[in-house]
Amino acid sequence: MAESVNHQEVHDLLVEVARKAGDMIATAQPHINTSSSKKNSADLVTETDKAVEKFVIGALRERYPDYDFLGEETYVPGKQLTDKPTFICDPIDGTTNFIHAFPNVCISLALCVMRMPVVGVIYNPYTTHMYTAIKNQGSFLTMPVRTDSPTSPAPIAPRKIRLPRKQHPEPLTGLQNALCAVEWGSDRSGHNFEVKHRTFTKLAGAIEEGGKMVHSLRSMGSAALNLCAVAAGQVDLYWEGGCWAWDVAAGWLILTEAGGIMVDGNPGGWTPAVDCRRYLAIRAAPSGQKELVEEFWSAIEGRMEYSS
Ligand code: LIP
Repeated sequence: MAESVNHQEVHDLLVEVARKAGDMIATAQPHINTSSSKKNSADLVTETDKAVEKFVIGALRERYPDYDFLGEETYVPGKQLTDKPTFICDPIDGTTNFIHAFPNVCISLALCVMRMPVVGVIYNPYTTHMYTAIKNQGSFLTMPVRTDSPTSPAPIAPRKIRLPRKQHPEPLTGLQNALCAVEWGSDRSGHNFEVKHRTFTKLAGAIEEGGKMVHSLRSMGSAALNLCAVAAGQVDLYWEGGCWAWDVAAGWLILTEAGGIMVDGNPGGWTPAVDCRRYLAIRAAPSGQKELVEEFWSAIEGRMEYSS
């Protein structure tokens, strides 16, 4: 079954579906008081999340009725990712941003085979940035750019850029020179919250205080777009525990096809599973990736614990 998947055809369908879903997202009018919460008041969902996922399921099942589907809004607790070709969908990644009209929002779509992503598509309908990757074929950002010049003004046109955006990324030289994407997530008490905020303090703190004095921490609210930012080389790393396979599956492939690496968000795991719920992503670099992973792991204040 795995060898019969036409990755290009799946890619083209996911791009088409992402654009149509993006129109649904961009034209919606979410309000804080019409959103509902799941686990707590920071774990939000809207009718648009559900409507988009319903549209995606219909569009994918029509073309690939035999493939499995794993989506955030239809997920049944305990359902495990299998070796079968499986579409993984986060209809709106960055739902909190969506509700607050903060434009760091996307739909994230992936096809996984043998539990690893082989096609990934992430689309931000507000910026119209489309991130795509096919296994062993590289990853790309298609974005609108002005094509005019002093002599020939012209409209905006889409341009497809290979990732990372710098053709020759700089070496990684340790946490003290790193811009780090992190997320609070929706757990705001308990063990995992304690590990996170102690680690954030360690990362940001001054060297003389025992800290790592990173350049800064960025919490942008979307795991998928965080992985795209690492793939593009715009942040050096992204660390999170508690998000899910649908948050990271597409971004994982976009990251690795751009030369980045994904390791476990807990120390010591060099080959994590897509649904392990603990992630540390490192940008492409000619040197320093392994050293940065080990330095970051040494800075984590404990081990995060999540059930899949
Ligand atoms: C979000 C993730 C983010 C995490 C949030 C939330 P959602 O996904 O992208 O990384 O910190 O808690 O899970 O819920 O917006 O699809």
